[in-house]
Amino acid sequence: MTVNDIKHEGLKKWINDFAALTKPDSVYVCDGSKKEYDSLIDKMVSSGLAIRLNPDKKPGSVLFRSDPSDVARVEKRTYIASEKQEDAGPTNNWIEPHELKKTMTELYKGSMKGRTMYVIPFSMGPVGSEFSKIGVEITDSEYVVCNMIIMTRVGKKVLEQLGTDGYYVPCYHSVGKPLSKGESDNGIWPCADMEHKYIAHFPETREIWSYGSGYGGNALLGKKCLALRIATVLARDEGWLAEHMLILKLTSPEGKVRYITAAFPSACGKTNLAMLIPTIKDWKVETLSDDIAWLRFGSDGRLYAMAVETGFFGVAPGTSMKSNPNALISASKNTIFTNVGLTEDGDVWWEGIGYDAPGKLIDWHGKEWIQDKNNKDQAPAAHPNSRFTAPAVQCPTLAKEWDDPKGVPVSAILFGGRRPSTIPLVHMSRDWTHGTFLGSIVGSEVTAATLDVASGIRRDPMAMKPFIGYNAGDYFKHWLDVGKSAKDQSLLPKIFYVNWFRKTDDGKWLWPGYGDNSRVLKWIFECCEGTAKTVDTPIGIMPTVDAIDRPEGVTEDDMKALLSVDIDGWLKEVNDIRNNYYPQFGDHLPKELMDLLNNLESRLRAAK
Ligand code: SAT
Ligand code: MN
Repeated sequence: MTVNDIKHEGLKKWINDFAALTKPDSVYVCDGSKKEYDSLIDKMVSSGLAIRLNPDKKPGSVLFRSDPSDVARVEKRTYIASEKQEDAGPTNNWIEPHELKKTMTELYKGSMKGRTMYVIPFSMGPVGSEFSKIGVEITDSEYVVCNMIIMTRVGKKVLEQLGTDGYYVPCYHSVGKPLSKGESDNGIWPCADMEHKYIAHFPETREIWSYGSGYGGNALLGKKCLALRIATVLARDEGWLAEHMLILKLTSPEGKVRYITAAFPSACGKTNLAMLIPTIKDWKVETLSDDIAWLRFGSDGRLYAMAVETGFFGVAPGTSMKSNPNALISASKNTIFTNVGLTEDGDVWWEGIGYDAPGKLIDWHGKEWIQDKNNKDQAPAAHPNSRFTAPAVQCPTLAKEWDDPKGVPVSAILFGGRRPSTIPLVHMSRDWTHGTFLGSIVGSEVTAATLDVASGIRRDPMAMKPFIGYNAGDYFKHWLDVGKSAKDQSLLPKIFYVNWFRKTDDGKWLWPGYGDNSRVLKWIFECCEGTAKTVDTPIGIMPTVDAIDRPEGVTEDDMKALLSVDIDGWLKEVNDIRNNYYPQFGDHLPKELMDLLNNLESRLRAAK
């Protein structure tokens, strides 16, 4: 399609103005069709940017290798450019918006010369749902277009929905000018050096400007930029929640269904939980989302969660037939792989795929690589953040209601992190406010190499630290307000804090995790039914030691350790929150959270 096919005058002008600035050779409006996707992939295969994989092994799939400097989100170059710095809060980088726009406008000048400018109209959430949001991304990267076609709903239907004057979130993206004269411009990874990369959000005007990176959340602007950072601002103003949560459907042997959402920091197994295969008989888990959920009240007073993406942008390393067969099957065809290893017969390979490298590989740098199992320090064949972009409809456990425009009613919300000690396997909050407190203190251990806080815990509230588009203290208040706005408190989801990562003093895992997490889901289900065996403790409501079916290899003593309240450990936790964590929020920290911290401390002291 061309710009002249667009009926929306405001959108047309916005596109033409940006083309006048960036000077592309041509402008193309995406229709989101398979034909368009195929021809863009063909183009990148012909130019050598993409490698077509063996159609017998991975039909319809390709491999990309990014620039080695452009392999992940860059938090230090990600900005919330609100008018006032205070509104960005202590967890975000900030630059005054007019100044940042001036800098970035200079960078965008002529940045698309020699390339095609693509216009991607996309919808987060089903097209036409009253919960969905439309964005339009302008990019000069075909890689971005193809990934966006898998991850979001793109094209004509979205333009029709926009009509002649509908609202969209404007998103600029350019991979940037070639770094130096004479440098080859391969059209997707020229990318700016670090000081010239910007992933910018303007919360007041609801705009996204991205420059100098072609990878993942920096470039697929529907994902973290729109569906989380800008959406949190819209959600605050409109009374809903935009969250870094998976959505799963849990069905009991009796056929009763409960929907659960869960937020974990990265590398804590969100995709694995969303696609879990239960180890308990006749229980079933189905998948609705593995990364992002938008939650709102329905007219019946219940909180509904909607999946907003149409694909998985999953981490490849560690994904195997054992850890997550459903993810592997999802990515078995029509998939874009980025930065994984390539086998001689045109298949992909990565560390933790479950079998040894079959002969010589080409690693993610494009160099020959031979596995050396005696060398623990061997550089990996696949980058640790290498990814598969796979269509959700290929997931064998996709729930039939995954694209229901109303979303699904949520019974339970889980928070969790990687905590070798202190935090028990599971505990339930007393109410929504206490649940918000638990979400606010979520953290994961940091390794010695990245130790940046006294306690060794990196706090990641609601697993949203990098994704809250405004002051995190105000975001906590918004969570509390959402709870208060419920028509009926008894219809609010119950909130849990889980920890699959407890270790013994000598460093062994106490809990097997993966499919056995279904045993914890079962107890959570029973809490929702009101049939669970529970005990009230200083930290919240916990299972009795016999309430959760024990997996093979877990002794009763292990279970006791997993479900005990470590009073001294928690007192240290309280201390860390009080002295090292909460103070950064200043007077933006809601008083209720400080009250709950005090209350927790008194209960712990009383139990000592
Ligand atoms: O790069 S993404 O933000 O899309 C994925 C991630 O880092 O969690
Ligand atoms: Mn994520």
